[in-house]
Amino acid sequence: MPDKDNILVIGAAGQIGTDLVLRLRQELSASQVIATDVKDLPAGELLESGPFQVLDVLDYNAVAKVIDQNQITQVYLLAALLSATAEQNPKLAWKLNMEGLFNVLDIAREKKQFKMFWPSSIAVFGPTTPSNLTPQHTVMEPVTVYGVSKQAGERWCEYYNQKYNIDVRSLRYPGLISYKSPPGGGTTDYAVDIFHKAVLDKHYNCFLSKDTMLPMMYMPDALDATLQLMNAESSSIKIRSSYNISALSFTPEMLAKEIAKHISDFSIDYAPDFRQKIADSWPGSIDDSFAREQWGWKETFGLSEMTEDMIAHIQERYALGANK
Ligand code: AKB
Repeated sequence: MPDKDNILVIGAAGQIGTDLVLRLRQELSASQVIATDVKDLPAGELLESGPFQVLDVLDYNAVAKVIDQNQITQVYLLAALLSATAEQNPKLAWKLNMEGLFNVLDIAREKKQFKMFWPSSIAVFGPTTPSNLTPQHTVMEPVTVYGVSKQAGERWCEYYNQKYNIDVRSLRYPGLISYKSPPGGGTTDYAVDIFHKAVLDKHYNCFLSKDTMLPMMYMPDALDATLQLMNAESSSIKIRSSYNISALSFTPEMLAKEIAKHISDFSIDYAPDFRQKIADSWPGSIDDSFAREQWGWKETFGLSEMTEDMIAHIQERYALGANK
């Protein structure tokens, strides 16, 4: 085992990957963090800040080779189709989300040299789950292909941990809000898109109804949670399926009111589409006491702090000439 960590991020160009790679490169050295994605990256901070390689997670041999050649000690497997996109192409979503996970779990089993992070989601829950402060262990009957793939993935992660001693760690992310990458096909993405439209057009057409309560988290908190989990002693990680994790819950109307405190002429319309049904099947808030008790999780950003920070960063991006 090498005496320093070498990290591989698969699916680095997505919402989590874009922020995670930059944060890992700040904390370690840039050369220790290899970013990969199925497509070439556009010019920008991610490409310029450290090593990048095109890599398809469905190509077992190619993934195994990158892991070998770079003596990888940690893999973050982020490549996936999110809820809304997955509903448009269920077979592709199942293939990418499941085969990608199996490839990395099987390479971990074969090589025994790295620990891995795999993101799950609140999408593992369904309409029969208690929706207020959803417990860690509860009824799980997801109704989206994305949720089904995440629930199955959780069971496989736990299975590989119990049966083959694979050090796999996972979080059930709520909707994530960030300014570095554009929304990527999720149902909670309205809470990202709304900031761009508020800054550019002072108006947003929301695809969810005004009272749709969903659990959410600002990206800096999501990165803290992820790194805290990955850096925790293996013995303190008692849950090897995936941890409930939460920070805040709000509706589109609550978020719009908060944005209007900064952009006074901001307005919003509601025109729910197929994503409403997906959102209605998910919890409104999450009980994450196991994460808090077992490895010390605690969020920093509330709704007002998150809103203020998002608006400041998005205004700055467009002032600096970012593409609209
Ligand atoms: C989505 O909306 O699909 C994701 C998620 C909650 O996992 N952001």
